[in-house]
Parts: sequence; C-alpha cells; structure tokens
Amino acid sequence: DVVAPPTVALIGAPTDVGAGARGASMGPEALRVAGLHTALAHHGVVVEDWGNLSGPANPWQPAVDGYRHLDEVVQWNRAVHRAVGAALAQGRLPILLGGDHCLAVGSISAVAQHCRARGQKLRVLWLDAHADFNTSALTPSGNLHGMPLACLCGFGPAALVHLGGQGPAVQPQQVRQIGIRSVDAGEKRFVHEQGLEVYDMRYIDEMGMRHTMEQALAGVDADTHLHVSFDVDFLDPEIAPGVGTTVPGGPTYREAQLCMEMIADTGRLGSLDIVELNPALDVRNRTAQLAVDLVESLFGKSTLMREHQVRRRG
Ligand code: 6HN
Ligand code: MN
Ligand code: MN
Ligand code: MN
Repeated sequence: DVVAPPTVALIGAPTDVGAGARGASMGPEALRVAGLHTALAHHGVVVEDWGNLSGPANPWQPAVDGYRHLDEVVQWNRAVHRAVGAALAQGRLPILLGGDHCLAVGSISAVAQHCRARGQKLRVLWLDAHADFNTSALTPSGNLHGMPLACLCGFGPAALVHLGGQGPAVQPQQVRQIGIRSVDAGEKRFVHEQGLEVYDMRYIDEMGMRHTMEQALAGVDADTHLHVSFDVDFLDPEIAPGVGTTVPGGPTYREAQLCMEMIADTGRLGSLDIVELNPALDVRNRTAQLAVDLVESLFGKSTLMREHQVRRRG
C-alpha cells in the first residue's frame, strides 16, 4: 500500500567535540550546500530545516579519566536529545546532521524514549567502519565518538548513559552493525561479550550486501521503528575521503546504494543520523554529495527498471 511520505526535520549539530580531528563541525552546512533539502523534496518528502543547535566550543584538551571533552559532549547531546525528541513528538522524521558520532547518544536516546512510550520496537542499524563500543577503560584515544554505542547500551559516564531517563536506552540485541573493519583489541572483546550482531566487511565480502541486509533487517515489521546511524566513514575512502578516520576496504558505491535501497524498501525508516562528515578533509564537497545521494536512496530514490520483480520486502 502507498504510505504518505514523511515530513523530515533537519537538525544541525555543528560540533567536533567527540572527534580526534577538527572539522566535522562543518558537516551540517556541507550537507545543505550539497543539496540535501532539494534532493529529499524531489522525492516528495516535505523538508523542514530546523537550523543548527548551539553548544560549547571545542576546547581541544587531553583526556581526563579516559574522556576528552566530556562536559562539552554532554551539553551537545542534551541539545540533540531535546531537539530530536521534539521532532518525533511533532510527527517529524528527524535527520541529525552531525557533527561527530558522539551525538548519536542524544539522538538515539530520544528515539528510544519515543518508541518506548508508543510501544514500538526499535531496531538500530549502525553503518560504520568502527564499532564505537569503547569505554573509558578500553579507549586508545579518549575520543567520545568512539564510545556512543557503548553509552547507549549502558556502559559509559552516567550523564550520557541516563540522558534519556533511567537505564540504558537500547539493548545490544536491538542493534545491527554493518561495514565494521576497525575495532580496538579490548573493544572487540567487549563487543563479543555483549553479543552485538556485527556484519563486518569480511562477512559482506563473502555473503554479499544483499544477504547481509536481509539478515540485518530480519524481523523488522509494521511495529518497528528503524533508526539508521550513518557514519560516513562506513564508505570506502576511495569514494568518501571527507572523514576524519578513514579505513580502507569499505563498501563500494553500489554496495552502499543497495544497503540504502533495501532499508528504504522496508518503509520503516523513522530517524537518521548523518555523522562524521569532515569538509576540511573533503575534495570539492564530493563526500557530502555522495552522502546526499545515498540518503536520497534511503528515502526511496530508485533507479530500478524492474521494480515489480525486485520489490519483495516491506
Ligand atoms: N567514529 N576506535 C577508535 C577510537 O578512538 O575509539 C576510533 C573511533 C572512531 C569513531 O568514527 O565515529
Ligand atoms: Mn532524483
Ligand atoms: Mn567510524
Ligand atoms: Mn562512528
């Protein structure tokens, strides 16, 4: 059946307080310049640009007790949590324009609260080269963008773990990680211990993106809210150089498109983060343009000539 296209709220969070390189703070504007608004509108999506949030500057300090810039990260995440919660309450589909990946704590904790209140199931797809499952004891860098998923699962500083009320926002079983190819040694043990479902690059190489996404989306039904946390370093750096932490051997253009298209086919996308885009490291805004292109697919752009044969999900 035909579902009315969503009304999207673009929420900019121009900060790099959680990252190890400066520049992701320019991400929201680069995505706007690359035409995110027009690209979505072109597909019948009503787009509201809610502008940028504000928060503290990047003090560029070393780690204290295993965390860099914890106070600043908490302040930014409170603002994100509030804005994403407001967008959901107004029936909007929030798109968080990062900013570095630490902001997923605020975004996903708001989404989790919204789902809990409405008795909806939440499935989080974490598209990333990294697992982002470090703790203060495990982190090699102290950078909080390497820890958001652990915080969301209950492992991290109280101010972040309890951002969306008491207790962890999500259970590891609600998460699927896709594209992973750089995990720190202690982090890897912790990922296994917590039972996260990881579709790493080896899995994608051997099984293909189609099978990977069928697995990652298994069980998604009409009651499911899908949240996509899209770290742009998920993509192969050959096509996406504009990120702070490139890792070779990521999904190709076609693999990434298929990933997005298969998510779109479910019709269950409820919220999205676009994070880690770093315009200071980009080449003529090409990574931002690619991100916009992929997000178009996530919202149903289709170049299929045989839709009736291929559409089998959703
Ligand atoms: N990201 N595992 C590394 C760390 O410092 O914890 C890299 C994290 C990268 C995080 O790209 O969102
Ligand atoms: Mn188009
Ligand atoms: Mn990453
Ligand atoms: Mn990440």
